[in-house]
Amino acid sequence: VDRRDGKLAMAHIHVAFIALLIGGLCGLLQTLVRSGQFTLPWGIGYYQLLTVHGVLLALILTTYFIFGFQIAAVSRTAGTLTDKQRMLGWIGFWTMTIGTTAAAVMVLLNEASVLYTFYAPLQAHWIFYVGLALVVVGSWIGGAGLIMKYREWRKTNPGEPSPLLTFMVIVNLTMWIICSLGVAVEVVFQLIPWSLGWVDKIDILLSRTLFWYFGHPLVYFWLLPAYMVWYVIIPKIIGGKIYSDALARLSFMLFLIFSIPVGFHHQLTEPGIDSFWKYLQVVLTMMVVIPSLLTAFSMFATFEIRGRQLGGKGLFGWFKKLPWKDARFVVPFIGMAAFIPAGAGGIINASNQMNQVVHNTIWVTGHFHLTLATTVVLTFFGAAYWLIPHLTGRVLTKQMNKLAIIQAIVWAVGMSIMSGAMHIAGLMGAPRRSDFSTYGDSAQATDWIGYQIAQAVGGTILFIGIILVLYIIVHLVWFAPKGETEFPIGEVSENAEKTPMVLENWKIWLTICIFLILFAYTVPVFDMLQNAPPGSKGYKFW
Ligand code: HAS
Repeated sequence: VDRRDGKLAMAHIHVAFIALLIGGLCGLLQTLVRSGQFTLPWGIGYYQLLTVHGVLLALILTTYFIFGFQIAAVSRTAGTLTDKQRMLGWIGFWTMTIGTTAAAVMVLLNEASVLYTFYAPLQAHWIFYVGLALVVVGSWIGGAGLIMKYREWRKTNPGEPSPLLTFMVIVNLTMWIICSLGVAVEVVFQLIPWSLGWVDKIDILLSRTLFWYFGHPLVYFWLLPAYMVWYVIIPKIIGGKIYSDALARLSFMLFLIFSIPVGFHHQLTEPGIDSFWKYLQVVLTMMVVIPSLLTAFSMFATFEIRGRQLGGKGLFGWFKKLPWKDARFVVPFIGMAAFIPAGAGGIINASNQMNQVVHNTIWVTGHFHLTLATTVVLTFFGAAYWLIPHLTGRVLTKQMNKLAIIQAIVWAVGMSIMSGAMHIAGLMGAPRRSDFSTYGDSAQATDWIGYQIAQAVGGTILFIGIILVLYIIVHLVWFAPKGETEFPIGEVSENAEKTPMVLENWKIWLTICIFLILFAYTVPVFDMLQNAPPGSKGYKFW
């Protein structure tokens, strides 16, 4: 990666890891408060803390790491960014960072304790919403630079499939732009006028619907960069080949078309949405599971083929041959393994009847600590161990490699305890997002309090994991020996079929994508507008 592009990528990565430090500390305090053994000092509110934790880790750590990674990925595979493209990257970075700072100040002042989902009826200071709007706009500007690079590449290489990693980045950005339009409408037309007092009521159902139109694809915006690492980088690290370029592209395009029209699976218990539309979106949710199953198949195939090449015999002999001492492989692998139960949990959530049991319980928190905070985050850590030294001209030492594997094991142990306890307590009805004082003395709470204490134990182990990873990152950025580190890019297996160009025909995929969105949302949103609560001036406003 060109040094100038590397600097831009590193600027994003720095912010991501600062967010990890502060957000992680809030996570530790979170579990301690819920255990009932600890009270927050200096008048800090439980929801204030929960908002800092959620916003910094789910929104800031992810978005910044993903942009840093994607900039490096495009520069590495489609070529160095032009000055104009890089300039857009910097404008995007500063716009996002000004927005993040504004939103963070409001949360710290307890003026925006509205949780990371920030939909109505919780209300924040208008500066918080403007800050978030700037983060989204900044991401569009930075994304535009990468899309320009992709278009330039295609123009100079007509009729050829683009480099796989660049293609994947563009799918992810396209999905992000389409879905973030929903949250932009919510923020600009509902939340900002309401928080400024221009209107005194807004339609809450509509606010939540616009949020979840964005909120579910958001989770795939986090997941797809992890899949980029699995499909393109891991095969090279293990010395193998990409199983199939076409399968990887198909799976990404399926994410593009199926990940947006599914937001209602977060609103299954909500009145005001006809059950037919909920049913339809649950069916589409099951469709978005398919590309993950394709990914699981492809990864198993990649591992087995390579393990057998190395002499692995019998049904599972190949498994032992994988590079179990290389952190660049082991750390993301632990993330992959976690995705098997995590994905199964997602399918439970999406199943209407079972959702009635788990919705709004701490089971859901357990689900996203496995998906996001284990699968995705461990893959990002694993990627950082080669990406950062590649960008800073350093190398990961043997000791740090070992420490990175230990870190991932600590993370897996802490998360198994914490997330396991969350899943079980959730099935007993323990609520998510509630301060201990609101239920601590209820009769039911005695059943699940042991699990809340287990969560605090797991959370403490995880915090040790955060200190370890930050130690490795600081070492990699400033203290590791100088040298060259590879940005690994896998080659496609010679046995794979040629990639059909239809997989890169944007007209077809975008048409299907827009059709499915309109199909799944037009009638229910029209219903919401028709039946908006009386006096809901927010709706009338727009
Ligand atoms: Fe989810 C709630 C459904 C995936 C994140 N989810 C959430 C929330 C978050 C989140 C943050 O339908 C909470 C939002 C809030 O605050 O209210 N989720 C799903 C489904 C999937 C899914 C069907 N979620 C994710 C991912 C996330 C994420 C990914 C973050 C990155 N989720 C839901 C639903 C709710 C929900 C409901 C709302 C619940 C409620 O009522 O509030 C699917 O995409 C999952 C498919 C995945 C698989 C797994 C495939 C396995 C693979 C690994 C292979 C392993 C290998 C290694 C090769 C089918 C690819 C070999 C290993 C060896 C050991 C040999």
